[in-house]
Amino acid sequence: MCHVDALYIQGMFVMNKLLIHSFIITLVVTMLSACGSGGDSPPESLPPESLPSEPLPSDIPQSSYSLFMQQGLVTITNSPDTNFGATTLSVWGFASSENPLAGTKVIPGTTINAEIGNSFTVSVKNNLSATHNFNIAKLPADEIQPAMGMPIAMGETVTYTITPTTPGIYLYDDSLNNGVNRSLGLFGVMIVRPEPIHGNVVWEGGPGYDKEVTWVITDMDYPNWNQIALSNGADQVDTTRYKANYFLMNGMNGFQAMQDDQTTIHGQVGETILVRIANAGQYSQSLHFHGNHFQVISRNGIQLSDFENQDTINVKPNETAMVLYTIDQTGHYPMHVHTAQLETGGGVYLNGTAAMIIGE
Ligand SMILES: [Cu+2]
Repeated sequence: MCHVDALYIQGMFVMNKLLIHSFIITLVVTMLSACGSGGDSPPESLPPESLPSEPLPSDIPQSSYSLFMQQGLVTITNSPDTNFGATTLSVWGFASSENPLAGTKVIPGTTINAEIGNSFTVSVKNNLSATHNFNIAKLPADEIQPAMGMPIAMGETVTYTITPTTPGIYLYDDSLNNGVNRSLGLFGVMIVRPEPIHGNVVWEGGPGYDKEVTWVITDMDYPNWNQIALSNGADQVDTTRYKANYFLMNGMNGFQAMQDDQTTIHGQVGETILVRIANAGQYSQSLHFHGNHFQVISRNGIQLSDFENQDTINVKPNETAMVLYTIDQTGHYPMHVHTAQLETGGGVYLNGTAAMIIGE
C-alpha cells in the first residue's frame, strides 16, 4: 500500500469516523486501483481475477458428512493501513477432520451441501470437554432422525440422517448454554439446492442465477465469553453481559474477506449472483451493498413471491436471508455494515464485517 494513500485513509478516519461510505470507497479505490497504476509500489495483493462458473467440488452434495466439535483458531491479520490488529482467537468449531492442523479454519463449520429429496448422514463427534448438541434451525423435525438437540457427551458421536425438502440456507449450531456455544464458533450452514434437472434456480420454478456466494457472519465478546468459556466452562459465562469486540465474515476479518474469492461477489456485467446470508452472532447486522440494488427473495427459509428491491438488508441473530445481486456495471464496490463498531476487530477499523463486489 502506498504511504501517501495510507496516510490519506488515516486522515479521513480521524476527521470523521462516521463518513463510512466515503471512507470505504476511498479505501477500496485506494487498495485496488490507485496503488496499482503509477503508484510507488505494486499492491500487496490483488483482487480475485475469476471465479469458477462450474459448481465447486465442495458444493457437490455428499452422502455423508463428519463434523468434529473441537477447539480451533481464527487468525486475524493486520490492517494493511495501520499494521495493527493481528491476533489469534481461540474458538470452538465444527471441523471437517479430527485434529486439524494448527491454523485450520473451523469457523464457520464445514458447509453441508444437500439436494432436496436425497437422504444423507451427518455424524457429529464431540471432542470438547463438556456436553454439546447439534441443531439445524428451521429444519422441520420430520426431515431429520434422530431428534435434534439431544445431548452429545464428551467423546460421543451421534449420526443423523437428513432428508431435506425445502431449498435454501440453514444455520446449524450447538444451542446449549444460552448461545455461548454458538458464539464461540459452534455453527455452520447447510445449503439445500433443488435437483440439478431444474438448472441454476434457487428453487423449482423460482428465480435463476449464474453464481453464488455464502456469507456467514458472527460476532464475539472475546474477553467476557470466549476466554471465560475456554478456561472455566461455557456455563460460567455471565450471559447478561455481552459487548462484542470481533466481527467476522466467513471466519475472516474485513481485509481478509475482501481478498477472499469465495466471499467476493464477482462476475460479468449482466450476471446475477445469489448471496446466501446467515447470522450466527448475537448482534443484528445491516449489510449494505454498493454498486447496485439487490432483490430479497427469501428470509428465514420463507420464499418470498414479491421481491423487495433494497441496498441494505438487516439480518438478525440466528436468521438467514437470500438475495439476488445483478452486476450492472464494472468496477470495485464494497459491502459493509451500517454500524461503525461492527466494522472493527479488536478496536481496529475495517477488521470487521466487509466483502468486495467486482463487476467486469
Ligand atoms: Cu455503504
